[in-house]
Amino acid sequence: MLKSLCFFRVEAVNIPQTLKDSESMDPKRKVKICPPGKIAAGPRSIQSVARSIWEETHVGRGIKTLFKLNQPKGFDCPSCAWPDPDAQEVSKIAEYCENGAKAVAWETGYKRIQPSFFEQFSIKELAEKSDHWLEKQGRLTQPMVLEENASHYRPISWEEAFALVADKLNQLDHPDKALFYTSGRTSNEAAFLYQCFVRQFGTNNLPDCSNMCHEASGKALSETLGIGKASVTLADIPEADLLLVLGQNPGTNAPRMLTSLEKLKRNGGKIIMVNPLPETGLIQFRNPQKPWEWVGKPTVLHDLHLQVKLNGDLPLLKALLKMLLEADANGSNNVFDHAFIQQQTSGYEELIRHLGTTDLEELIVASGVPEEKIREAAELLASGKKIIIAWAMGITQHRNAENTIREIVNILLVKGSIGKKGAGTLPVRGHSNVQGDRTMGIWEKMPDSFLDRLGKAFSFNPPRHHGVGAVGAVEAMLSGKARVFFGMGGNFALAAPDTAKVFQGLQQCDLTVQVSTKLNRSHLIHGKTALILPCLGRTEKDISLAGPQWVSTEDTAGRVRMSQGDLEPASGQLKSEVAIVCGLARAVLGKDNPTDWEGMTVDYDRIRDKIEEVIPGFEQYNRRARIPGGFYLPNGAREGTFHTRDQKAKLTVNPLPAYLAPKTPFTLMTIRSHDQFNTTVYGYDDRYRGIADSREVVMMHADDMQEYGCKAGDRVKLTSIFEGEERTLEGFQVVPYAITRGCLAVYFPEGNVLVALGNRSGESQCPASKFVEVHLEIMKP
Ligand SMILES: Nc1nc2c(c(=O)[nH]1)N[C@H]1C(S)=C(S)[C@@H](COP(=O)(O)OP(=O)(O)OC[C@H]3O[C@@H](n4cnc5c(=O)[nH]c(N)nc54)[C@H](O)[C@@H]3O)O[C@H]1N2
Ligand SMILES: Nc1nc2c(c(=O)[nH]1)N[C@H]1C(S)=C(S)[C@@H](COP(=O)(O)OP(=O)(O)OC[C@H]3O[C@@H](n4cnc5c(=O)[nH]c(N)nc54)[C@H](O)[C@@H]3O)O[C@H]1N2
Ligand code: SF4
Ligand SMILES: [Mo]
Repeated sequence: MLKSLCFFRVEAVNIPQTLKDSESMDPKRKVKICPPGKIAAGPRSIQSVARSIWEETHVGRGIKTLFKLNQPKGFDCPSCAWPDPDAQEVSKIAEYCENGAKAVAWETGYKRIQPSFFEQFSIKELAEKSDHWLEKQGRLTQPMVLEENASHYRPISWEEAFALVADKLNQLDHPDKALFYTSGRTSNEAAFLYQCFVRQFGTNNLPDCSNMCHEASGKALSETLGIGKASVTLADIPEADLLLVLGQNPGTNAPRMLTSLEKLKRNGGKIIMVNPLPETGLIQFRNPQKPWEWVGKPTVLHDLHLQVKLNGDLPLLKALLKMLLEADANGSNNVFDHAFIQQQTSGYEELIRHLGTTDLEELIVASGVPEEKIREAAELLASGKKIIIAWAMGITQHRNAENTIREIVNILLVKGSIGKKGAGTLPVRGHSNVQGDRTMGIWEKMPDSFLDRLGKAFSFNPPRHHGVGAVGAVEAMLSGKARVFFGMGGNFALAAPDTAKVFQGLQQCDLTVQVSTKLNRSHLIHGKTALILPCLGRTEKDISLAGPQWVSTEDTAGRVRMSQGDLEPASGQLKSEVAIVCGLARAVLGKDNPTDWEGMTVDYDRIRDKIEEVIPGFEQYNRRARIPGGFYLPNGAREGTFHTRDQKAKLTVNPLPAYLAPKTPFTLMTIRSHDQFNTTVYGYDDRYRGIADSREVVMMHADDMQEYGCKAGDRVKLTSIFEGEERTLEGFQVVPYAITRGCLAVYFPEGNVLVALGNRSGESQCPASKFVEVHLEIMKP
């Protein structure tokens, strides 16, 4: 079995004999365009994994770690938040995908950044390197400080670093002048203590990556269904009659979702893909865990592709609702689940009245999808009894994201497709513990009920006024309202929208601090003083004075599991995120602060006891997290009970916004390639899309290219216009692609220079990184 998997049979997968020299990879070199890979996963994904392991790690270290990846007693995959199967179903050999393995290889690599590196390179020199190069230099090994006006980082002890942060924070005339960002890799234990420290310090300024990610899902789902998380578990997927995947690229961003989709197909279920791109992962699939299936026909995953315009989803969903309503009225009222609607929902009459005021023709045009395709989808929906709707950034990163998500809920509710097996909502989360971080209180607007319990458990009065989210944080830095930026992981400089403004904001700070594993742009775009605090990664042993410790995480399906690394840390000087928070809290809050920071650093069970005291659903946390596979948190919508004001699920009226018809010739989205994790650029190839050797590309429809007189490889200038302000991106090469006409795609984070800070949802402030109105000009060679 192991042999046939051949992950590590080096000769079989044609691994280059010399390590690729990252400096020779000039990101400006010409793009190679190949036919898009029609089949996701399969042997080429194995080859890609093997290559990352070969390049990044000592092969033995890489392999050893992979055997622990996603195992009940191993560590949780640090890449995405896709759930693991139940403990008894976990494959003992390979319960992971290509991209999970790449993330592990990236963290467990053998390269180290020693203090001599920072002696060698000044900030100015480092700033000229590519983002790929920066992370490729290896793991950070010791705390570093950049003093005011200094040109180089220099080593600093942990005590001095904590004292420096304490000094700056305590000098602020108001705690709201500090911002405490979190990226979604932070464990439950570290996140809980972090928000507790921040609130004891006196602010709710806890922006996080979720503000730029699924914020809109949380908001729209809480309002309508009483819980801001997915209602389905992994076991539901193969049971569904029909699954819609809207605005998500699972083949790249949640690859093991394809295994579940394959099971659904084998059970006779259907899949509809709603996307401006024909994403390879949803077209055909070979299961990398079943090598015996690599020959012969791959599984064709999708049954129907609705190729929408960017942000055409809301009109599409409305058109579908109208068609369903019509079918219900024409038939014997058996398309809608009327019993469910009557007993469990509110707002039906208003919704039907609203649908009556909309014009089907206009909706179809606004969606960009041909009518016959929409009718085909409506028929599948009409006959389906168990429907799951999955979505990700193609839905959430829009100004009207909440409206679209509420419309998704409308469809599920009229079909009675919630609170039963094989049916429900599936907002697919991004970062491996982004959902857990929220559950732990990483949010600028936690409700009073949480703050009351937190205050009681730690004997203090948490601040009640809301803090700022990610976009608000940039604005606060720009206006001078915030003077200190603290990043618990992540790469805010590149992840946040409007790159020029984010850079300016960070540079205006008195102090910027980054808790990180690898060097990134946020260490180089810094405040007057800057600190790098290097931490342990998921794959590494975390040994306190009391012995080995473990942490826990929550996946997309709301299951909490333990995670314990097994490798020797990349450096003896690394601290765990928990130890960093506790050390900092003591330094900032003073020796008289009654919280037992020291006790909790030594014994993480004590943190979990506190979590249990504060957060409902964590009863007997220490016992249940130790059960292989962990435990599910309570989920009303899953059980068919809706914790809304009237205990009913809400059908809602979601008007179409006026800006769906763009003012510019093109709308542009910023998306991920197959060779990155957010701002971490593993390489310059996007294998499934057939784009190689460059990320500086614009995907464009061949007919649009012809109309604009441009050829493949031409360099163009993109100008985004938002509220009269112009932003430009120059020199990107055109790649012909089967994208919806009038739509363009560039990669994130490069595309962030075009996303205006104000281009965001009015409800949840999520940046509209998938709807940027742009002009395109061909540049002279
Ligand atoms: N390997 C890898 N895995 C990851 C990540 C990574 O960077 N690399 N990132 C993680 C994170 S934090 C997240 S949030 C997730 C992101 O996972 P995804 O949401 O899949 O990521 P994106 O690349 O942003 O892709 C969005 C998809 O939506 C489509 N789309 C864009 N605009 C629209 C629209 O208006 N309507 C519709 N219907 N579709 C649209 C795009 O064509 C694309 O297929 O992945 C997580 N997993
Ligand atoms: N234009 C545009 N902008 C976007 C998006 C988009 O689609 N388009 N997507 C948005 C989304 S969905 C997200 S989630 C954000 C992501 O934003 P972030 O979460 O801020 O960014 P990442 O790239 O995931 O962070 C990478 C860094 O995290 C650090 N790191 C890695 N592992 C660990 C760890 O275990 N502990 C700690 N402390 N640090 C670690 C490393 O130093 C690495 O350089 O970006 C958002 N921005
Ligand atoms: S699907 Fe996501 S969580 Fe699972 S192994 Fe792949 S990257 Fe990791
Ligand atoms: Mo995300």
